[in-house]
Amino acid sequence: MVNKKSNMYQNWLSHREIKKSCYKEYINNILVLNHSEIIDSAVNELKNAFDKIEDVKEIQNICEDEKEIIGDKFIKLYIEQNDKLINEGYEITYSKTDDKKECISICANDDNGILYGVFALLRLFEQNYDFKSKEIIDNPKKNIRIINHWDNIDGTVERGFAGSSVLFESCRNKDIMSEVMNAIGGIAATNEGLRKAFNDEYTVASDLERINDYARMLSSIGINGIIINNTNVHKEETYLIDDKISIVKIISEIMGRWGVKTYLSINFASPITLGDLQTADPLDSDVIKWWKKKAEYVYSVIPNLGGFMVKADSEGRPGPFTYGRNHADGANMLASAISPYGGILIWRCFVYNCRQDWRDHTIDRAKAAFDCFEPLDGQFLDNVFLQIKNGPMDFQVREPIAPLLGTMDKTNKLMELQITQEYTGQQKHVCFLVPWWKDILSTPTYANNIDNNVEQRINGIAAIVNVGNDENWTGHFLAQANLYGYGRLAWDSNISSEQIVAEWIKLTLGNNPLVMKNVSEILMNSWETYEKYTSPLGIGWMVSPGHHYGPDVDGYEFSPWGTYHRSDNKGIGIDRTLESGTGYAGEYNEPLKSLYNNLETCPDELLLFFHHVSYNHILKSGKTVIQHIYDTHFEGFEAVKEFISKWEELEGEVDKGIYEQTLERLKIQFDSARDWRDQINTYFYRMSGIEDKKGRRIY
Ligand code: GCV
Repeated sequence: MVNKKSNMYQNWLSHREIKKSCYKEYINNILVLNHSEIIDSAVNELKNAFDKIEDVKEIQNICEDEKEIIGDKFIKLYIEQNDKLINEGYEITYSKTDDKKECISICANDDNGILYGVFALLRLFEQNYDFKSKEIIDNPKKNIRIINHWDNIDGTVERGFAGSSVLFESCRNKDIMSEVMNAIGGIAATNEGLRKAFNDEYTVASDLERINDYARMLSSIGINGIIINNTNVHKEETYLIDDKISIVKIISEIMGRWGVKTYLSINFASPITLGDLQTADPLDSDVIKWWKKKAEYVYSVIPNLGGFMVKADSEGRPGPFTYGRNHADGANMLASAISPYGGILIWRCFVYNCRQDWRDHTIDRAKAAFDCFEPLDGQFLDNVFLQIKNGPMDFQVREPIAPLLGTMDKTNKLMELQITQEYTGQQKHVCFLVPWWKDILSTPTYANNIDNNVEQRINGIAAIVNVGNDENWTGHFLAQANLYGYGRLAWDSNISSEQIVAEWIKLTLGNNPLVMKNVSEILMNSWETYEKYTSPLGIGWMVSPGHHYGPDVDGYEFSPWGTYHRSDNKGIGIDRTLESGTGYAGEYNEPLKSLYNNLETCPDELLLFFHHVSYNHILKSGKTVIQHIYDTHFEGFEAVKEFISKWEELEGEVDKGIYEQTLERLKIQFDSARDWRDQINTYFYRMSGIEDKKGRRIY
């Protein structure tokens, strides 16, 4: 069990700045006009904050009547139908009562609104916000704001880089689980054999207090849904809708207190896996009955379950294709089963052929999701939400937006991001992803010939989380900022990256100017830096196969996964144009289609995603492709050196444990960035035979 008192466990909810806040006296008196489990959680959070004000010795006064207020400052929480607010929104106002008492009130239409209002209030207290100048009205821009766990019930986490699961554990092996997960970086979770070796009795993680702390963290940034298990549902997890449902119930009760709805990933072939039927054909009447009965059972145990998620016909998962049915047939059958209970069905669009022939240049993985789903627009039921990865491939450091986001007007869409750093340094490298996500959200789609961006096109947002059982939650302490930032953006994508960084540092590491400056510089430059020393100009991959950490330029080049760079001695890049390539560029609306299709207009950062060019091709920056590759790789590595110097200036300014652990990770990043620099530069130098204009050392 982790040490909850340690500084390493701390996060943006430690309320460390509250004692310095000019508003701290308000926390002495809380007037609560409505009651519910969720509002009790909000009040508890105010208690947590009060406990951090060491110089206040009194007992916090929580009352239901204004007459019981002691002193002249108080916080008031109340529910009232307020036209300026939508569900889950809140209003914070400063006022004076008739008897001159100062009041900061939080008003909302519902319980979650009160909870989010309290978290916002504390965040603002800790930043000494000026409440007197104007009221705050804050409504979420999206009403589905979900976290996905790729956790298996044996405690392993697929693509998890922060130890074992915070939600599940295997009784016998729990002690070694964390160690193994850290040593092999999430790959155990993808290997059936290794998982079997750990299997025994599965339970909910024994540290329920930690699950509660985690739920608080999610709620504090506005997350209102959690898919608790891996989208790859193996045999054991199939039982979560059967005799292992008590595990789900325990987690959902804890999450529910914090306004977070629990969802389950389910196995499309459950009727077969659980031994009841010989088919999972979505149009078979026995299958339809089976799911209806199953939904009735699941909702009788967990009435507030958010719904189900399905990954079908992808990477070995079963799905409707087996029965000659399409994805609307599959999704609708399940959606009908859960609709009487208000459940939603999240259906993933990550469908592609992972057994393709690398020799065949006409097959293009990037086209797969669009080809499968776009023709089905209008056929999905109202409670179906398609979950679409931000790009057409798989969470690379740079990709164009998924073309599906600019189409399917008659279908509900969620966009899926990846907080866990599978392809962006695995929480060994610092890589703050918020600037990248903002870029994605603000990309225009031109759907229906108007200038609408991704953010306006989606009904909600989901992301694969980076949290595990490591004491500091995210493996790399600075990776906490990605989780914090995801929640803040899911609530309101207009918040700037700079503001998110400033909030996170202040709330987590304290308001020390040097810490604020240096950590902010590191975080703000980290995504660009990572891109510089890894795969260039949007080409992606070049990672070691399987675990996806570190460089291996040809690792996937002759594989069946559809992830190639197609370099030879003359050039590099994938031709996805309409004229001579796979035609993928044609899946975008105009003017994006022409922008990407045309070599002259395609943005540099995506050039190799769309075009195969010679090494001497001149970029818009004025450099040749090969010189760009050399320059960015040298620069990226130098930037990591800078990160280390900036961090070293913070010795004695941040907690010792955090300082040392982060420094250790930065040094790992340094070694890895050097490997990336030298392997990429050397590979392309040997391939092209073109010298670096600056004569730097290439091997
Ligand atoms: C959970 C990638 C990852 C897989 C992941 C898959 C998905 O392929 O490498 O680990 O599976 O995406 O999103 O389903």
